[in-house]
Amino acid sequence: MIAISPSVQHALSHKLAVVALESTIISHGMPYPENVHTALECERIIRDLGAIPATIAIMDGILTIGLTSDQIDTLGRTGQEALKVSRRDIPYAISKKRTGALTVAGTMIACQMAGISVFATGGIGGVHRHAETTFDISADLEELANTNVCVVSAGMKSILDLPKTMEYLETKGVPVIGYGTDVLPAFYTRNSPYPLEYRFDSASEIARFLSIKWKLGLQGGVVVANPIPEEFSFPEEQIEEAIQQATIDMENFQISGKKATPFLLERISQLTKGKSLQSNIALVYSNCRLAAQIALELCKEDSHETK
Ligand code: PSU
Ligand code: MN
Repeated sequence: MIAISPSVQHALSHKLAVVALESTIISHGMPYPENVHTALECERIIRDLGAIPATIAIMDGILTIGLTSDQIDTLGRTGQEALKVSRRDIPYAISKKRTGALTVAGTMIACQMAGISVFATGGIGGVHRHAETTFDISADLEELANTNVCVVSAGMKSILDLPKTMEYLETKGVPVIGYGTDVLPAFYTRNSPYPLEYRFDSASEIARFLSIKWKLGLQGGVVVANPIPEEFSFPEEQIEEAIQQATIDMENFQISGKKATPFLLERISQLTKGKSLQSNIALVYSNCRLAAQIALELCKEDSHETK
């Protein structure tokens, strides 16, 4: 049911730094061929920094940890025809021998199975706007509550209700770390009105935090929120306008459930005439860099301990 690529297997057995990469961003988050180009470039960035990338997806019913370039290309071409796989969908995709891209929650589960502690993505799921009536809360949050993986993201898109998402994470004991920031970054924008309790300015400090949390047996994930690089940051009003329009369209089209997030992402990209895509790509690269640095530092932490 599970296949780990030789390079990832080698890295894991020699306790080298590994960074997991999500695949829903490839199939459902970006159009072809930008998605494939971005996914391959993410792997290159991580390798150049001295860590091993592991893009994870379900390929014809096999949970594959470390896709080949050809498999990344296949998934990119499959696009939204691929299943979007979160915790509940994993046994379905495997039993039906389907190809499925993993969400943040799905990728965290695969990481835990393989023994990978650091994972880079774009944005995490959260509590949707109007969740008080729709009950739409991403399974990513529950996974963060339970699974010991550090997720490096650019914060959450404000397609979500950010204060409710932060409250949920607090209730579940999930730390949210600002990397070089005192406020929650909101994906397309470096800032939001919401302050963060923890700020760290280096990957080594973050690695130390992770090591302490997990050594103490405090179960669960950590969100590292890395603001989008300045030159790709959107003016807040401009993106807010697109988000509000996309949310209205979603309600008009009566789109809900697992289709909600992909619909919103695509609609925002249309409404910003593709500008949001360039920002999305830039922030993912930046998250890959930080995740690789954290993974390398975490290896150092762990080797100190065994001495
Ligand atoms: N948010 C983004 N980009 C994404 C996603 C969320 O800004 O690509 C994807 C991730 O895979 C995330 C999933 O785990 O959507 C959350 O979907 P849902 O809200 O259905 O749980
Ligand atoms: Mn949902």
